[in-house]
Amino acid sequence: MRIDVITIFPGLIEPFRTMALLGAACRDGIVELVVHDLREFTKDRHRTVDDTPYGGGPGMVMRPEPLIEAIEALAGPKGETRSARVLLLSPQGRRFDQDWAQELARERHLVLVCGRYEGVDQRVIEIAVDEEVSIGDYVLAGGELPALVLIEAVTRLVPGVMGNPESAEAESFQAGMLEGPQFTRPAEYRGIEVPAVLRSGDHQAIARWRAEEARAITKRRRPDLLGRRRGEEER
Ligand code: JEB
Repeated sequence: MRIDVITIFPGLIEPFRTMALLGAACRDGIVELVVHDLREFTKDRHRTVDDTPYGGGPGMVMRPEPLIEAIEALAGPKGETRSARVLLLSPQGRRFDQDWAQELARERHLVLVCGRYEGVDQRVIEIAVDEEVSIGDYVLAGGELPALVLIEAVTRLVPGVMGNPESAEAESFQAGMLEGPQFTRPAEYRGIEVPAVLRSGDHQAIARWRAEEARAITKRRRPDLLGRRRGEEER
């Protein structure tokens, strides 16, 4: 999978190329993450990426020309023949979730567009963007952190990225549920013991205990998730 990121702050994205999971995937050639400085697509002496909003109001809006030229240079023109999927991170976007992450993990090429200021000129969306994505209902100052969230959620699902195939399987089994409590050594710490079943060596009993703990915490904290699970019968 190739992921291009268009941003005026390449320094916010760059460090993640070398970090644990993604860094290994990049070195193994499974994921290629390329960061592009939007200012490289400007033509004026001051490399201007923003301008004042028509109709007035606070702040600045991102100019359409550099953004559209950057997107088209990386993904080609919008339409049937475009093989990349161009996503704009935006508060107006459709909410990102695990189902969408799974879908994007099957793509060959993503182009992520990060805005700043008050957002981008609407013609960027009309002319060059395929979909608008929001990572949640809170206000951030730009699209870079949302892009990183999307990259991490998507790339860990790309086959070969997650080092341990067993945990990928366990996770798909648990899909759509919260996980129960986890423990590591020591067996007792400050008077709190690790549940005996986890130390019993009885793998069937452990699986049953974990399934019940997952069900209980999901019902307690996120009952909305229990109602939405697919591919499973009612309990
Ligand atoms: C993404 C962005 C801004 C109104 C408010 C703030 C570009 N879940 C999310 N919250 N905020 C963003 C987002 C996503 N995805 C987000 C891109 C931009 C916020 N801003 C600031 C613009 N309009 C500018």
